[in-house]
Amino acid sequence: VDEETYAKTAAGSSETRGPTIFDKIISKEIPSSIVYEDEKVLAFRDINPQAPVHVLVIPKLRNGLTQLGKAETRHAEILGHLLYVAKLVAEKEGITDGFRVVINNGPTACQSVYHLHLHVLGGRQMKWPPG
Ligand code: D5M
Repeated sequence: VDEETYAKTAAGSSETRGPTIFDKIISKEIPSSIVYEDEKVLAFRDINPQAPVHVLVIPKLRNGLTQLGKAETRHAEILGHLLYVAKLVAEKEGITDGFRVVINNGPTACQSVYHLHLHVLGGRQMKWPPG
């Protein structure tokens, strides 16, 4: 990324950031186990599954949202689509009897990849409260 992009990233803009590993998954530079794909989003299996079914749903937008906490009004459509695709993934994976959708936002919530993503978890009895 160029200097301007770095500056904006440092300022915490939701518009620009350095590339993450998810960009390489979107471009298929690195392999993933894809569960669902359309022109706006990609869903693939988490490399470190926390349940028998653990799928990540991400927007394909380049330089898109790093985290939910930086969403603006204009992101409402893609946010809605991500949630709808989480439901499609649950159906596809046969976990409609019970599944959980999680977004970790920021360091205190243990977000590790700064490209917005939904976790879709299921296939076992979930506990509450979560850790
Ligand atoms: O979740 C980030 C998630 O991303 C975490 O559960 C591991 C997963 N991850 C990281 N690298 C990969 C690759 N290469 N394939 C699949 N899944 C991956 P967070 O909410 O940020 O903690």
